[in-house]
Amino acid sequence: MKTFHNPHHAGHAGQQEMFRGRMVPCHEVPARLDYVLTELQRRPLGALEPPALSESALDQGIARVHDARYLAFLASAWADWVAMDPANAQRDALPSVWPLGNPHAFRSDVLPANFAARLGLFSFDSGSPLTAGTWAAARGGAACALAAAQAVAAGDRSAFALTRPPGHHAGADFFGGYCFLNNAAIAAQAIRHAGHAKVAVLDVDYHHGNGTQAIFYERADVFTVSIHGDPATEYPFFLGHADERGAGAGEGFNLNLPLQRGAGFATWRAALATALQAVHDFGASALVVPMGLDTFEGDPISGFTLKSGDYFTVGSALADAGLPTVFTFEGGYAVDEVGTNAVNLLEGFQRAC
Ligand code: OKP
Ligand code: ZN
Repeated sequence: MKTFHNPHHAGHAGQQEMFRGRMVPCHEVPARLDYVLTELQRRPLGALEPPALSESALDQGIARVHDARYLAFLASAWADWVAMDPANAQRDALPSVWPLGNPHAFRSDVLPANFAARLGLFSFDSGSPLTAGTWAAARGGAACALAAAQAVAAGDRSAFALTRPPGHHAGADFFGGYCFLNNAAIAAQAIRHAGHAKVAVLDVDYHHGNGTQAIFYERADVFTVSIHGDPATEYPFFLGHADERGAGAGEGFNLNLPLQRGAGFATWRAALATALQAVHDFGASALVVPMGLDTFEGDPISGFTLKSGDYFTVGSALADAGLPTVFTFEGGYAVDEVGTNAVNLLEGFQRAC
């Protein structure tokens, strides 16, 4: 499988995230991607290249998923942040005030002139620092997702978008959970645009893919399914419950499989079988897998107990679906092992093809 890696990823390097009342070093660090790249060089799966896309194709691919108002905010965010105070050039931008969701309590329709307020308008947590290189890194990631989608739409069995920051928590008009542009949604939408009538997104990250779910919630052409820590106790808390089945035309086209914190591979694997059966019943002709490796037993912020060897099995089970598949790199914060675990999964997939 071809891997499209993001040459701009390291420009997104947050210093600290807010965690339960204090600032802690960011978990989502550039070294994560470097470990995967190194492991791919050691165990090659195919061509390893940066995406080659025109700026206009990239803009179009992103705009098919994200709102114009949000994209304009992201594009000038760093300049606006530094314009507030020249000393901000040394600090990451983090939101600290939010309008919630009730339009009678707080309005989201009026764009605040104050940049700190705009940061809150377009985000849902204070764990996702925006830095000088965030926009370029996020755009570079979307380019990887689009290149991978293009490869698969042109007939490749699979492709891998190796990028960070991750994407599955980002909605059409918000960032959060370390995510700014939803790479998996951008890939799924591009595959739709290239002619596949039904695309499935199967999210295997530890955390519920709330952004992806929200983007496709009212649509019947993209089936979203996610296996994740139960939001009753796990981030992102406010979405990901089993009773969320889609709405309007999308009714029946979202499936959440929350598992208790502490779940092991036997439980997880049974959920994967359920998810794959649902993808089959939907009749997808292509698959996007937001690939988080934070289900690993050693992950510092997650609660499942998969072992490195289990990822081969995950990959081969995904291959058995028999669908052209795009993988996007999402979570996985046991940095030393994330390369091994990612390549185990992809190698398991490729071997089973
Ligand atoms: C991203 B992905 C809140 C910090 C909580 C956020 C976890 C994001 C995980 N201030 N942690 O799904 O791996
Ligand atoms: Zn995660």
